[in-house]
Amino acid sequence: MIKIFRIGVFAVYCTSVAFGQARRSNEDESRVGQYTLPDVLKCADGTTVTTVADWTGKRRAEVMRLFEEHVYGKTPATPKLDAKVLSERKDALGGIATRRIVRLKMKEKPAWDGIDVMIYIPNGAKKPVPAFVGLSFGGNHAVSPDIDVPISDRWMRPTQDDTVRNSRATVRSRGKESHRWPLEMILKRGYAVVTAYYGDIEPDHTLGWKDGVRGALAEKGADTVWKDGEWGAIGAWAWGLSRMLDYAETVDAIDAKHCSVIGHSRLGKTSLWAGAQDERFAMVVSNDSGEGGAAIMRRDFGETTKIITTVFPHWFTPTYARYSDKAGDCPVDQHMLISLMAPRPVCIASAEEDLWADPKGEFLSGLNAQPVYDLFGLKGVGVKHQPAVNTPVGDVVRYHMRTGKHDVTDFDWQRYLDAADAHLKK
Ligand code: GTR
Repeated sequence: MIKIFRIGVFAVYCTSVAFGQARRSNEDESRVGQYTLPDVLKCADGTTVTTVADWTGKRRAEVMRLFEEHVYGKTPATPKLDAKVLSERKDALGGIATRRIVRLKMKEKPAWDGIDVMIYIPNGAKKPVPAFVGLSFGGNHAVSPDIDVPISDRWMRPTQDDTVRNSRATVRSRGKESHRWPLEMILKRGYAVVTAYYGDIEPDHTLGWKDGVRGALAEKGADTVWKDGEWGAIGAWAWGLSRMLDYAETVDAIDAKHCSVIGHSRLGKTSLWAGAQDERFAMVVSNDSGEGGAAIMRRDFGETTKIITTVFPHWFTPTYARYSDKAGDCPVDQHMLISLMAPRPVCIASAEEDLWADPKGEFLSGLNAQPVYDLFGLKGVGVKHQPAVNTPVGDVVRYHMRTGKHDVTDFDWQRYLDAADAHLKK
């Protein structure tokens, strides 16, 4: 009996040590260590980019390939999606907007349930309006305060509260995410919103691909082993954002040439990868995206490559896990991802208490994208050091760190709306 008890205690101890090590992270700036960032302008053949033509005609494609190969995987070409309008309401949000819900599906792959896209367009606009295109964690019914938005019946991540039961959303999840989507504020500033639940594209767990678009398209079926260079879940979610933009292009009331892609946290990593791949996105917004997003991977601060690839291996291409504990060997770092947005505007946001996402590392990727913005003669963040809290900086590349925790707040949205006013409504 005593022996069994001892074995039990030992097992719990081992598990907690292993878990503790996997989560080990540094939050002390003095212990970050030395690192050298790869030179974004240096081509594979050893030459250095000095002109816009060299960048757009040569180096940009090389950097894209490196991110495909080493971090996110390559997005395959896919059949066009069909759109079916499920509902439309002209007096949504108390009358200020028209709301449409559309299901995007692939005729060739009926097993995949498709993406239910929810669109809000301000009523009374005199001309087409730019939209913010972004995914949610909890579904359209969690984003919207409108109580006639259907509750998602797809797989949901377990929560500590009663908003999810048996991996399905409960009625308690209505409006749960609406503080992150201040629809009224966005619409009143003259922008549309195009959103969908990220789990429609692929459920967020290691076997989620089986019920998502990656599984629907995989040739080998359920026993598929994802190979180096093949896309992960972030790639799939980013693909979904582009398909949402495809649909936005068909909506007369939306100015699809001036749409922004936006995302928070893992969905911020996703919006960056979507913005890099799809240059139709006229502005790119990363809210607290952290490791694998805007944060410099070579900085040993907060979440590390080892932690993220251990806890969320399905997000990336398998190759990325090779850089656990040796991020310095990776041929890219995240300033190169930000560089892929040039000459388009990009907003990078951090939160003061969100040390896990490495606010300084997020700032440094914006700062170190400057050589590429310089080629275009554009001002980036415009400062050399991370600005104080609640002091937004930058023009084409914008950065702010607000007070508070890992989240999306009205303060963040005001910054994004200001950036869109400055660059997309000219
Ligand atoms: C964390 C993860 C982060 C971030 C976050 C989120 O657990 O370590 O990289 O993506 O989740 O998406 O909420």
